[in-house]
Amino acid sequence: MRGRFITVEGGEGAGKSSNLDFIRQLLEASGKQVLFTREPGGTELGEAIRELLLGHKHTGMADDSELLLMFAARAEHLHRKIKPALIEGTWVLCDRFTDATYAYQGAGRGIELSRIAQLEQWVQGDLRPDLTLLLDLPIEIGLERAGKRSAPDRFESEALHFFETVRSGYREIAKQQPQRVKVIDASVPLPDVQRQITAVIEQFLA
Ligand code: Z5A
Repeated sequence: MRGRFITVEGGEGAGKSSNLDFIRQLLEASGKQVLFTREPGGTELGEAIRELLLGHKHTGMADDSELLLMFAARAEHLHRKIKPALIEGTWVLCDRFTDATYAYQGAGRGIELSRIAQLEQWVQGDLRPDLTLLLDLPIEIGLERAGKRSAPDRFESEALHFFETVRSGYREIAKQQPQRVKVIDASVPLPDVQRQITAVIEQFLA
């Protein structure tokens, strides 16, 4: 049987990294073989593109270049890693995917969503995540959490307004696709976040 494709999304400091291993353990405890990966990245070429996208060397790159690089990395990722794993029955757990493109390049940068949808169809065909966990929290809390870590990357250096629109973009997707996208209140302490995640995963597995 084909594996399932689960993605985790959220704004800055939402706690994706803090919760991904927890999700992997929940899935493995139920007997699933899990491939953990991330976007942009996940392959040698994808990680090289990630460096171009997140580093400060190309500050000011055109919005369309940013969008196309995201999808170039994604095409490679799907071809080399995600599709082969799903076909052999492995479950794929991915740190960000195309919802991030709608939120960051669409809502954040202002690229028309219909153009992103065309690229999505071209690169992915009919493949969409089976389940997405959206870790949602007020921008100020996320940025404060993220600020306690390493130096900001090119995205983390954006202004507050950018992150507000990214959050709205994500919440709009969740509103449009409530069956697939489950919103987790990520503003509460980690054990409470993980209780919500466990409920969603258990329901999905059932
Ligand atoms: N991007 C895009 O624009 N378009 C696309 O299509 C794709 C991506 C796929 C890289 O993402 C960038 O690429 C991203 C969007 C763009 N922009 N940025 N920035 P990334 O996922 O690699 O980077 P990130 O969003 O900055 O994620 P992160 O750095 O890994 O943050 P996080 O995983 O969400 O948070 P965390 O590291 O788990 O937690 C942050 C801190 O908060 C840490 O100290 C934790 O201990 C703490 N924390 C976590 N949860 C809690 C709770 N519940 N309470 C208290 N403290 C907590």
